[in-house]
Amino acid sequence: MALLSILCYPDPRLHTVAKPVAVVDSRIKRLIADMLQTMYEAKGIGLAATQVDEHVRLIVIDVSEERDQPLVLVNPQLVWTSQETHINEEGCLSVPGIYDGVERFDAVTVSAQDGEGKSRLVQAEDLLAVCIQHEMDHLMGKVFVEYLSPLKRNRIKKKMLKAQREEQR
Ligand code: K1U
Ligand code: ZN
Repeated sequence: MALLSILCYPDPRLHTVAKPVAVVDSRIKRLIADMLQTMYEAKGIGLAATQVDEHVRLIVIDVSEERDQPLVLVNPQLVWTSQETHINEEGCLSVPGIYDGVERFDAVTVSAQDGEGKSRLVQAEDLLAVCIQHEMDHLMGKVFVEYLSPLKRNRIKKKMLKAQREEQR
């Protein structure tokens, strides 16, 4: 297993639209293992392949307290969304230190393949539903700050670029 580097906003590669995974082969299985290790090490509850500069439709999630219930979704597709929505506080490993409210469906059903390539249907609510929607946005090249006002987004962009310049010194 290996730790992967996470792209930081406003890296333009975060806006790449991911392609479907053709087959869950050994390369994809290694990527899944590396993404899980990277997500746990970064103390995140989710990670999309886009964030590690791999532009395939693959996400990993673990919203459990014990951090022992990994969920792997390959080629996820939303098949149902609740009518009800709520604004939830979100963070993002690609936008460290920034948290803000985003409106999301309260519950979703997703069809996907698991880490072995088997088809499955996942019914999600609460934090899991929010996390799935956040990660599926990444696969479409969308970062959560794009739901915020242009003023907030530009402030965040400047803050991130300043932090990245200071890190390089
Ligand atoms: O995609 C990512 O960058 C991971 C992201 C997932 C996420 C968190 C919160 C709401 C929606 C999606 C994170 O894991 S951010 C760090 C984190 O652990 C966290 C932040 C806020 C609330 C709960 C967890
Ligand atoms: Zn994110």
